[in-house]
Amino acid sequence: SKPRFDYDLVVLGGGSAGLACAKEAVDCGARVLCFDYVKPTPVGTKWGLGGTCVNVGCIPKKLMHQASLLGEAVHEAVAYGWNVNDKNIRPDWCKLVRSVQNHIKSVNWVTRVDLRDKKVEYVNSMGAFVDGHTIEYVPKSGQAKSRVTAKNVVVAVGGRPRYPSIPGATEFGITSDDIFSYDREPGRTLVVGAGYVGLECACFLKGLGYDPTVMVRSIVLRGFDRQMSELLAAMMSERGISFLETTIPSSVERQSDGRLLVRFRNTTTQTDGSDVFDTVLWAIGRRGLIEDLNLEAAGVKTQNDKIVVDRSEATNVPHIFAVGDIVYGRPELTPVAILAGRLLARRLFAGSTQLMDYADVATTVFTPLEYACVGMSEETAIEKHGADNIEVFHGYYKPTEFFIPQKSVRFCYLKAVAEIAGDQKILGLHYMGPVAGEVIQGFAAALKSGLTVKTLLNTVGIHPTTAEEFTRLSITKRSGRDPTPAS
Ligand code: FAD
Ligand code: NA7
Repeated sequence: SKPRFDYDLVVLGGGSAGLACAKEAVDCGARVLCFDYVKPTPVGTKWGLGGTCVNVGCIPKKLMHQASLLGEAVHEAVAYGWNVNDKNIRPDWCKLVRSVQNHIKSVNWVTRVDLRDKKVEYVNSMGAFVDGHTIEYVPKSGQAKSRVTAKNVVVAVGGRPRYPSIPGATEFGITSDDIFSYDREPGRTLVVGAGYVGLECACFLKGLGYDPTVMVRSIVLRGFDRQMSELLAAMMSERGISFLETTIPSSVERQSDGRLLVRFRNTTTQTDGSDVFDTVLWAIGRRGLIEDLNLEAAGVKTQNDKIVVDRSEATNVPHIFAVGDIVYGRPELTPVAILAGRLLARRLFAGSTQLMDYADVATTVFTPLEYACVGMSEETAIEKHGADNIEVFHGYYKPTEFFIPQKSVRFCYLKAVAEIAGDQKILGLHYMGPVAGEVIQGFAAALKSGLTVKTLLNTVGIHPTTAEEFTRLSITKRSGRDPTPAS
């Protein structure tokens, strides 16, 4: 007999979460349709299949970060004996953008082929609810609207950068959605917002030779460990990145010479100021993309611009689920989105009961010295366990490879936040230095397996690495001893 619904599952959004969920559901034998559509940015930037991570997030960000690190490495190479003749080495921005975009196009293509191979039906359109089981869409521009029905719907529409509501914001400003395909040199850039996206953009721009200024409304890296965040900001200042502290923008105007006049207000001193930039980049956070979904028709509950779900990713409507950045109160990270999407598909179509565990998700801020962490910040540990019940081990260290080019080691620092009693179970690890993500990833698995200080100190290090510093932590904050190494 004809099934009641066209599909077992319709997925709205072909980003990290949606694609992982759709592919896994097909593997579990479900009939799946996935919609993905990208609305252009105010300045007209658009991109292909795969969502934020591939097109305007993690991937292009990491490539620009690498480009910026290479600039630094070229200068270090001289100290290591390389003959680098041209001391005024400058990057070719347009060539970098082309290389980055070519890589993205190849990933878009591989993603498309993968969907075809896995037999996931894909429609390049915006989907919206007509009712809880019916999705409406325009197949191709100009064509009449079509409808499909689904037993289950997964909303994985992600988010997009916010713009401040001040004059000139959308007209003259750009966001991370535009910078990775920007067709001219950004020049002197104002980065508004001090979340990790803002700091990372400012750092790769600095590394590429532009002159970024970061406008900070309150504190840098809200939500991260305070000591590490302040250390990171100090590291950026040492590299010549300027900060406008406790400042909010009030307007952006284009001058007759084409440059942008930004007016702003320092909320501490209550004084107004202005400055001229070539580019203004808003990095003030992201909003969930619920506006085109017509969620009211399905009766799905929202909070601000996100969707509220329970531990099984279900919304208040039992057959409608949400995963990824669109979910209220969850970490906005690609691996989180992927695993949550995959586990949901297994629960829906393979009888699994395994829930996504959102605890102890490791993350990295890709600044020139990177900062990576897993588990609790020192503040959270104190709040949860009490200051008397935690021990913080810490230390500065000197990466071997920093000596020859005489790179600053002032901000190479790490700490382990642990319970004070017994074997001292580790609650959080924080590391600032080279390749932080690579260092912390393995420790994240250890932490999830109940890592203790005792185990850590009984682990033999790999010499000479920076990660081995975690096996040598001996100084506690409580001892008051100097955490700087002698040599
Ligand atoms: P998305 O990837 O945003 O996918 C949603 C898709 O749905 C989009 O293509 C959207 O256009 C489409 N869509 C929206 N509405 C509809 C509709 N009605 N119908 C059809 N399609 C629709 N994470 C990390 O883990 N590491 C990093 O280093 C990292 N760096 C980042 C750097 C930047 C600059 C940014 C912005 C983000 C970064 N992230 C990083 C976060 C990561 O990109 C996101 O967490 C991840 O992409 C979320 O995946 P998602 O599937 O929820 O949403
Ligand atoms: P975040 O982490 O939400 O940070 C936003 C930053 O922008 C933060 O420093 C805010 O300051 C600041 N902000 C917010 N609104 C304004 C206005 N109106 N004016 C000036 N400054 C403002 O966003 P990100 O973009 O870095 O990252 C968001 C997620 O996207 C992230 O989790 C990634 O997964 C991808 P505040 O601390 O609120 O004072």
